[in-house]
Amino acid sequence: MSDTALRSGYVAIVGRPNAGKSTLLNALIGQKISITSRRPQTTRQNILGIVTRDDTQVVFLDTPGFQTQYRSALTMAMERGFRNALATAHAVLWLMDATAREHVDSELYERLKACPGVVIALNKIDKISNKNQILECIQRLDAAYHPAAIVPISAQQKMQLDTLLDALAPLLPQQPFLFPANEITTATVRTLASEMIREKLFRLLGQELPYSTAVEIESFEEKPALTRIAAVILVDKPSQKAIVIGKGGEKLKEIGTTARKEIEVLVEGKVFLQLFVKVRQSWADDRKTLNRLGLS
Ligand SMILES: Nc1nc2c(ncn2[C@@H]2O[C@H](COP(=O)(O)OP(=O)(O)OP(=O)(O)O)[C@@H](O)[C@H]2O)c(=O)[nH]1
Ligand SMILES: [Mg+2]
Repeated sequence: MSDTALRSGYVAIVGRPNAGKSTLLNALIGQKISITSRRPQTTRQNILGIVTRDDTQVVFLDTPGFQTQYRSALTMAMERGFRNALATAHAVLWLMDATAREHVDSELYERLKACPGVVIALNKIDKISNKNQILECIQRLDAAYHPAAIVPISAQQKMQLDTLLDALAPLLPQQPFLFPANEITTATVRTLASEMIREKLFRLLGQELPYSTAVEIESFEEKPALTRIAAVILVDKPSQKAIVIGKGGEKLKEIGTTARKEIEVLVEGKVFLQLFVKVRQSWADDRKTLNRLGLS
């Protein structure tokens, strides 16, 4: 195939927290590279995932959910990540939760207005039995935003993902592939491992606690027989440290075991994972810490 027939470009996946952006990226890639949870604001940094299909390569950027409610050095870094993704993108995939009460979103639209091509994906349609409701929603969104396409999908059930790729492909420039065809992400195993630990914090800790935590990899030693990882879970206050550790260390053990099993799939081998919990007050407002976490 001659290079001129190829299309390739960046697509930013944007949307409100919890719309299913990371679930969609994983579904498109066919592997877990972005962490997900029932809680809003799970994703903190852009994660790049590459889908190569025939003569098209789509380089997706999963972004932190768009919100303007909370302010810290961390949320400002998340906002910068969101802006950078939009600046890089050749097209935007605006993901909406079809089950949400309101779909018209002027605040987010303001941020997307200048973007070259926008495709809206209406996600979680597996939860909607009344198909007319979906059609009405599509009509309203079409009238409000005139996007290049609107595709109802289910990221979780992997429904309509090919249709979505078909809608995005024409928006990408004709150019050679930006990445080798067999590459799926630029994220390092080290980053993916720390994210998997963080996902367990989001899934296994109650209430607001996950938002007060971060994960820092202290050492990462990959050998054919065993990968040794030592990681620190940062918390804001001593009282939170006790909750993360749990009675008799049970909670920390559960976090460690579930994370280790996933990291073993990732590295395709045995993993020895050591977790420590440290109090670092106001880490989410400490630029040095955010720098070390790759969040600045
Ligand atoms: N029923 C259903 N649930 C879904 C679907 N897609 C995602 N979810 C669920 O929605 C929740 C949020 O998914 P995420 O992928 O973490 O959402 P996100 O948009 O990346 O969220 P942030 O990173 O916090 O902005 C999770 O509990 C997912 O399992 C879908 O198609 N159907
Ligand atoms: Mg996410």
